[in-house]
Amino acid sequence: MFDFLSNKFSSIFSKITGKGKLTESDIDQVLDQVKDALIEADVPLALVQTFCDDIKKEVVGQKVLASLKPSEHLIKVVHDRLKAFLGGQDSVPFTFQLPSIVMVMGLQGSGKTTSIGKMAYLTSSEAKAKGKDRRILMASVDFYRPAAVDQLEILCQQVPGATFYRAQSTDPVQAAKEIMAFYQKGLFELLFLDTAGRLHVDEQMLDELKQINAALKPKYKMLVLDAMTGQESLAVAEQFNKAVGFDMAVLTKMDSNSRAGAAFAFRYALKKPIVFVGSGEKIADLERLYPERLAGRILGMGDITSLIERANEKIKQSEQESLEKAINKGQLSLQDFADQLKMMQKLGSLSQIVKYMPGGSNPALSPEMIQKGEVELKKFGAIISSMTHKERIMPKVLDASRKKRVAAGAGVTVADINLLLERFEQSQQYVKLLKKFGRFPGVFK
Ligand SMILES: Nc1nc2c(ncn2[C@@H]2O[C@H](COP(=O)(O)OP(=O)(O)OP(=O)(O)O)[C@@H](O)[C@H]2O)c(=O)[nH]1
Ligand SMILES: [Mg+2]
Repeated sequence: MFDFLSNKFSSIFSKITGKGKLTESDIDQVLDQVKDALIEADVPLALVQTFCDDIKKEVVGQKVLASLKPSEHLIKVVHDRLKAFLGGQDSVPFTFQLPSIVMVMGLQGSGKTTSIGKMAYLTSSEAKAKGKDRRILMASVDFYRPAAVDQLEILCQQVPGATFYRAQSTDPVQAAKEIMAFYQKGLFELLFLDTAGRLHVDEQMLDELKQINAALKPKYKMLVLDAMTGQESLAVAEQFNKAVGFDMAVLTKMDSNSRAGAAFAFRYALKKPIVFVGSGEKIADLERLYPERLAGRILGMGDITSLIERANEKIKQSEQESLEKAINKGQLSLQDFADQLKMMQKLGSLSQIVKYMPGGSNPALSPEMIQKGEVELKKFGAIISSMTHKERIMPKVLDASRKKRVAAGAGVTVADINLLLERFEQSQQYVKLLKKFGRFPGVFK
């Protein structure tokens, strides 16, 4: 899976790893090769352009961290952009909420029926591993292809504990209603509904899907896309989205020698997650898609994860160091204060942080107080970012008229600004104390 890109990228980056210096022409050369690789992988040209332009901007504009080699820095930037293209941070593994109806749609032969078998199998196996049984119902409203319903029935036999239901009616919308009644009466937890596909998107198919959607109101509408279709699948996805709407996609046949361009393009253009990837014809051949891990795999470097971790560690360290410097000087500018706020926000919301602190469940800290604190923090962040550089370094220059302007910019009142300055003054006192009596270990960690 993604072997094509992975091979390309590792050969591009192996040429520059270890290089002490990277000139702008080195960077251009690398980006040209990245561009070629992506175009060859069937990523639409406009997206390739955006992708590479963003990288260039980031690499050229950013100060390279002293502790990171320029080549490492470039790889990290490419990795981060790749991750963002594929959907961002790895989140909790996707599982279906229960109870739910899952309506599966897609063109003919894209892999709808097979993917339903796979998703049901995965859901049932994961529950079994936890000692639970899932009440899964599988049914089809595909009456266009003679053997379509039988195909699902055969697949269902391979899913431990799943039930198959054959509707009496052969009118898709009627059948769908009948299936839903059976699902509700049988107290099932999940219904996978297979629908008919066509060779091309056509009005009749979309109309039928719209009616089924209106009758069943499925919690999940999944679009199945064949990775081998390439860029064409983007247009298909857009048509389905406009007419029926969908929440997420399954990308099938990633085991084929498809070049994965569709996966990139899809996620970026439609901003909907690809939750599963089909990697073979067998019922167990289904994987979840994790953007971060996938980005690492595409870059094809065994040590990429540790490299990224190291880079992030360094970034944290340099943030920490600048704060320490300010403390040692015995002064803190509003800029430092803003950085501190940002660091806190990175840690999570105040209510989350409080949970991890000793005495975090302290009744003295009421939820209202925590909420008030969070609102204050957000306001402070907005105020500081509406200030000029000079105002941040020397808050004393903030006279009444400047305060009014900042308040308007941040969407707050002048009283909010005064509160911030008061809090800031208190923290200045605290920093002075720290300097006088030494650091309290871990205070700013
Ligand atoms: N190699 C591979 N083959 C797949 C994958 N998913 C589906 N297939 C194959 O693709 C073909 C079509 O799959 P189906 O599940 O029948 O597709 P469908 O969308 O239900 O097709 P219609 O019902 O005709 O619209 C079958 O031969 C599947 O075995 C996959 O991830 N990898
Ligand atoms: Mg089918």
